[in-house]
Amino acid sequence: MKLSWSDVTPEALFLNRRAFIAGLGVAAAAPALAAAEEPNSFEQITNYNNFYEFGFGKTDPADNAGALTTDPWAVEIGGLVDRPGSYSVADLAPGNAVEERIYRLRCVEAWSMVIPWLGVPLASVLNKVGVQSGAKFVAFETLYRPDEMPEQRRNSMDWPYREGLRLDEAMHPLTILATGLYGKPMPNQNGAPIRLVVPWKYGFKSIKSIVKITLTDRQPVTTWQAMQPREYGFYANVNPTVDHPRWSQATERRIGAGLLGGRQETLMFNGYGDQVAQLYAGMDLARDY
Ligand SMILES: Nc1nc2c(c(=O)[nH]1)N[C@H]1C(S)=C(S)[C@@H](COP(=O)(O)O)O[C@H]1N2
Ligand SMILES: [Mo]
Repeated sequence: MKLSWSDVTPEALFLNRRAFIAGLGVAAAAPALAAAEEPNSFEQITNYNNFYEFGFGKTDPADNAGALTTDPWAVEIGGLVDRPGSYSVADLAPGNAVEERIYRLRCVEAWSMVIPWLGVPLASVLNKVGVQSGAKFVAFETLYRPDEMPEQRRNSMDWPYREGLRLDEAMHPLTILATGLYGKPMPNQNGAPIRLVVPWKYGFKSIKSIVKITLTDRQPVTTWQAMQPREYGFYANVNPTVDHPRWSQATERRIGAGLLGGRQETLMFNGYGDQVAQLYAGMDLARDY
């Protein structure tokens, strides 16, 4: 089939790339504009991180996360599911199901990267455990292990780190549980051995080193919402028209673009609007931030 330009929707790119790489043994996807954007280097992706359990500096995770024991690892899945229990990473993301997804990551602090993740759709995991009809939200928790996570020995935040999604956001095909990047197992500083990636939301929603997933009928309380409700909402969709109370969200600094690279415009839903905007039809995106 020959594509004309009007056919080259993000979805067409997504399906094409997937079909193309599937022939090489790894199913891949490159939704939206990320297809045309150069991924950041492995060096950049693994040395400029937010993972506050290991400190608040951008190089603290690279310096301190090496001490984290990621094997064995268990993810407790419970709440409104048919098959609750303790699952291994291989149970949730078996090697033959892992795909590459090249996504932009836009931090609420107004910097961004392009990252080639490896992972599985979160939907595949939720279908495996069987979501019950009363479930409306998915809550996630990071490991609490102060012995290995130095910042958890201080009261700087209310540990463990918590996040949540509405069930339809969690089931959306762009939402993945990632187990690696650049074709390698997930580096500890990026959230080994398994972390969430929700590319149309600010980076803080993409919770790292997950040990607990709970299906619930109530909107979960998230770490940032609880700490700073005026600054961080539950939805946290990337939105250049809604500023953070302390800075503009209109533009972003692409890591590695260099001092002369300047800033680039931030895209609504981080550029994934064609795929996700319908999830928020009728909502006031300034209020329901
Ligand atoms: N458990 C946990 N998850 C977390 C964070 C954190 O501090 N702790 N930081 C978040 C923020 S603010 C961002 S921008 C992304 C950064 O992901 P990366 O370091 O892999 O680029 O992880 C998110 N997930
Ligand atoms: Mo972030």
